[in-house]
Amino acid sequence: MELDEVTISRAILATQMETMTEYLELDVAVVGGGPSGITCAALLAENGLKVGLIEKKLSIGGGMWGGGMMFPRIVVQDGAKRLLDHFGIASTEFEPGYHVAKSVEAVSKLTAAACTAGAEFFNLIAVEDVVVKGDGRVSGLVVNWSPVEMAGLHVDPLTIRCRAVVDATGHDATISHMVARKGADLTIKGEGYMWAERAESRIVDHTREVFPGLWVCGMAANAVAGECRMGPIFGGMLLSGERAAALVAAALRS
Ligand code: 48H
Ligand code: FE2
Repeated sequence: MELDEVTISRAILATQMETMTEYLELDVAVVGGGPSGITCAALLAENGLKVGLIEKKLSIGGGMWGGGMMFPRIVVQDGAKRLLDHFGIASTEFEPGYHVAKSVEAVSKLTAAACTAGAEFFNLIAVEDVVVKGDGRVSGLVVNWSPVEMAGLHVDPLTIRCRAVVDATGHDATISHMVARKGADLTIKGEGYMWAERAESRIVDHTREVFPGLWVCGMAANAVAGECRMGPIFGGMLLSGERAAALVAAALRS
């Protein structure tokens, strides 16, 4: 067989166009491919929901790749160790209760689990707005290629319809800010000081539906709630992603 460049091109265009067209309507759109977003997407997909994860950067993983100050290790506390185990991420116990994992392995295995469960990843796409109609719910996302945004080009976006949106955009809580800026009844208190114990113990409670149809998880949940930050301990991110998946799945079932 002689390899044909145009067949290679056609294979890429045809299959990706088919997937993108199929995912114009989905159950849950997770915005942000950091640890909380990937965990949420993986668990929702394991639950049989049609999930798309939209990430504006080239790579999935968000702030987990870099570990702590570019040392590619993360720490996970006892309460979230079962999620490391669930996703097959190896860890060692440094001191009682402090489990250390390699950040590259953690991102890779979370991502692989989400893919295996059937979540679709859309990288290099930025969410620039949300759809809210007469029922007052977030019912879709307005998306564009990240390079369009980066180049400052005036190119109009496309729209995705979904039953639920999860804001997993990290420190910036980008989607929640978009909604708040439109005058919605949503206050973003902004992230607090570093205090790992407090930040990690409260993040799951801050993981909630902040506006009809919009759930918030991970660092974005603490940013909306005015809660502290925690540094490179990632158990809260995994637990928050898990909590968001459970809340969204329950809401979509009812
Ligand atoms: C598409 C977008 C958009 C957009 C942003 O920052 P993340 O890793 O988020 P979390 O909450 O899963 O994890 C937080 C963790 O990495 C962290 O920073 C911790 C624990 N910090 C503690 C501390 O004290 O500093 O990932 C968010 C992702 C990124 O990949 C963004 O590129 C992406 O969201 N994103 N994707 N459209 N509009 N905005
Ligand atoms: Fe961070």
